[in-house]
This record gives sequence, C-alpha cells and structure tokens, in this order.
Amino acid sequence: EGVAPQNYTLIKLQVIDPVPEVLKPIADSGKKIYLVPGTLRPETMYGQTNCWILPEGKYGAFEMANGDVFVCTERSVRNMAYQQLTHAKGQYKTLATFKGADILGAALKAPLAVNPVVYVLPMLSIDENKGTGVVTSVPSDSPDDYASLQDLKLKAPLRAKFGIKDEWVLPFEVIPIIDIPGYSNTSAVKAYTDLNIKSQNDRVLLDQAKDITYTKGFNEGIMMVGEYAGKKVSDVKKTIKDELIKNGEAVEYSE
Ligand code: A2H
Repeated sequence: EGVAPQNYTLIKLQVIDPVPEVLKPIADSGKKIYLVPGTLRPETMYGQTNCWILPEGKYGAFEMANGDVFVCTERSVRNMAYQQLTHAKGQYKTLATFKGADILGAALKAPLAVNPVVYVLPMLSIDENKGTGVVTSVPSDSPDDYASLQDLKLKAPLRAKFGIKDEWVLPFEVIPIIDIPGYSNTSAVKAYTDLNIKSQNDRVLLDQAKDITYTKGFNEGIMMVGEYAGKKVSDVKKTIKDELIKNGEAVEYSE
C-alpha cells in the first residue's frame, strides 16, 4: 500500500433471488444485501457483465449505519467504520462470515448496467488487501476483467472447477460503452489482442494493457451509452459518480 490514499467509489450491487444459503437468514429478516466493489471508473458501470470475488477469500456481511448490509472483506469494513459508514466510529456489526466460493453464482442487480442481472464469478488475481476484495467486471474497458471473463468462457474445466453454470457466463458479451477515436470502442479487447494476452495470469502484459487503456479511456474516451452519450469521459466522470451516490447506489470509500 502506498502513502497516498486511494479513493474508490463503492458500487452497490444488490443480491436478488435466489439468495445464496449463507445470506438467506439476513435476506429473510428483510434487509437489503449488496456486494460493494470498489472502482476508479464509475462511468463504466453501464458495461457490467458480472461481479468478481476471490473463491478462497474471506468475506463477511456487515450492517451499515442506514440498515444496508454490505458484503466485503473485514479489513475494508474496519476502514468504513472510520468513514461514517457504520453505526458508530470504529465499530461494525458482523451478520455472517463465509468464503467467496459460498456466494459464487449469486444473482445481482447492478446500477446503470445494461444487463438486468449479472452473476458472481471467480477471479484469481483479486487482492484481499485492496479495496473491498470485490471487483465489478467491465470487460470492454478493463483488461483484467476481459482476461478473466475470456478464461471462464473458453475453459470449460475452469467453470467446472468452481461449479460455474454456463448461463452465468456464456450469454454475457462485451458491451461497447466508451469510444476512443482511432483506437477502439472496446479498448480492453484491443489492448488484450494487440499484446497477445492469453490468460488472467499474464500479469506483466495485463499491467501494460491497464496503463494504456486507463490513460486513453480518461483522456480520449467518449461516452456511447446512457444519459451522457456523446460527452467526453473526462467531463462526465464526476457527474456520473455524484449521481450514483445521490441515488443511494454508491458510496465513497478511501484507504
Ligand atoms: B476498476 P488500484 Cl472499467 N483486487 O473498476 C484486484 N483489483 C481490484 C481490487 C482488488 N481487491 N479492487 C478493485 N480492483 C480493480 C472498473 C475498471 C477498473 C475499469 C478499468 C480499469 C480499472 C471495472 N473493473 O482499474 O490498484 C478495480 O477495477 C484499473 C486501475 O487501486 C478498480 O477500478 O489502482 C481498480 O482495480 C483499482 O486499482
């Protein structure tokens, strides 16, 4: 972890039926449960195709000050407790603890997403000590997301290993949401292809692809969908984030 704080937007992806076994008692008590991925690119949420967790990772369901239940790592809720997100400073209420594998295949309703339902899938490169340990997947604009989704789509044994049903993965296509003129309208796919990336484990190449697409996306990207279609990413990024927060669909978090 560096010295400068990292400011994330936590997007609230609501758990909908059928609720995973480990979360049923909480859902039955009438509480709303959300997976809360941390993102640096809230303007890409239109293109969500799934949500990533680390199968071996330890997660919990924690009650927030307003009664919402957040699914994330304990490390991140401890930080949230010092950011006015829990009922009392430094304190948080744990409603359940479980492994990532226990919520694979959960169905989610994701803010702004073109897809009405997305599913929880495994990503092996998730860092449990960064953000919330949950990552939302936008394969059009994130090379890591595209690589991990391709791995699941192309490798049936990988799906089988984690008990992933075909219908949680195969119908989900990359959605063009941001055009980078002269480059691509699905920049992560272009960088992945140009650099000849083969899997989610190609760390060095994926970091190169991430740098290229992140910089270009912000500086040259034009929104293709949603309320701000035709506008520059750099002009609307903050507006989109602020609206998500105002609508109760996201919160700010830093570490
Ligand atoms: B970003 P930084 Cl479209 N482990 O969100 C691994 N990756 C994580 C993570 C964790 N614990 N927590 C967050 N992330 C990802 C969207 C996105 C992101 C796009 C393009 C680029 C991009 C959709 N995924 O990030 O290490 C999240 O993915 C490229 C930098 O704190 C988050 O933003 O700099 C980003 O990494 C945070 O990265």
